[in-house]
Amino acid sequence: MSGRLQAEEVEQRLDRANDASAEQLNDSTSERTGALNAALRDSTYEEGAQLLNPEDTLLGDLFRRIDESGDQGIARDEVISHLKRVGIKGGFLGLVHSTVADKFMENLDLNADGQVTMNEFGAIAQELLPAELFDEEGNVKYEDLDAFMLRLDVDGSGGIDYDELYKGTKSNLPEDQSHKGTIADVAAKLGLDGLDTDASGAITLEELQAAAAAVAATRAAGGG
Ligand SMILES: [Ca+2]
Ligand SMILES: [Ca+2]
Ligand SMILES: [Ca+2]
Repeated sequence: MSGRLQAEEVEQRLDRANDASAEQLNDSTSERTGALNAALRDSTYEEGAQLLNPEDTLLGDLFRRIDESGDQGIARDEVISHLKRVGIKGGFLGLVHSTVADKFMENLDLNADGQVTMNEFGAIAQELLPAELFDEEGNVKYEDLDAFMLRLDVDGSGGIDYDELYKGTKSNLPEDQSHKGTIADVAAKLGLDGLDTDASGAITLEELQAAAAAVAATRAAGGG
């Protein structure tokens, strides 16, 4: 085991990433993640886990946004407020909201105490990006990420917007799936909210890379 050496190397990389972000006048999330990405690109799966604490990534940001009450737990009614906030319509008798919120709690509230904690929330990492973007060790396959971007960015604008995400999701649903439009709308709105970290209205390659790094780190930390 070269654990010691590895840890030192990781620290140096992290220092470089921190230096790079300190130089930025505007310490925005995208600038920070850009520097982190550069460091992560050279890292293995385990090193990545040390570089990135899931709570410091877009997953942590997303968690804190959904946890409106700030009590470190997401309750079912906070999920519904979040769905409304990102513009998802409730549908007949609010069925869309209640169905999505039920699924959210069912899938993530592992100890069924009515609260999804940050630890439990880590499992959502699996749903943010397709599994084929990662190799068996959980490393991000950056070339595939580029291809994924090209495939979804139909108009070549350099960003994946709502329409592109909606159509991409819809065309991937099984032929006999019912309510395709609703499912694609929910997925596109939640996907955009989760991945478009600077809220520009489209997901850029840098944002995809940051998301993939966060997913890899969450997996390495055992969150999914
Ligand atoms: Ca809460
Ligand atoms: Ca729980
Ligand atoms: Ca586009």
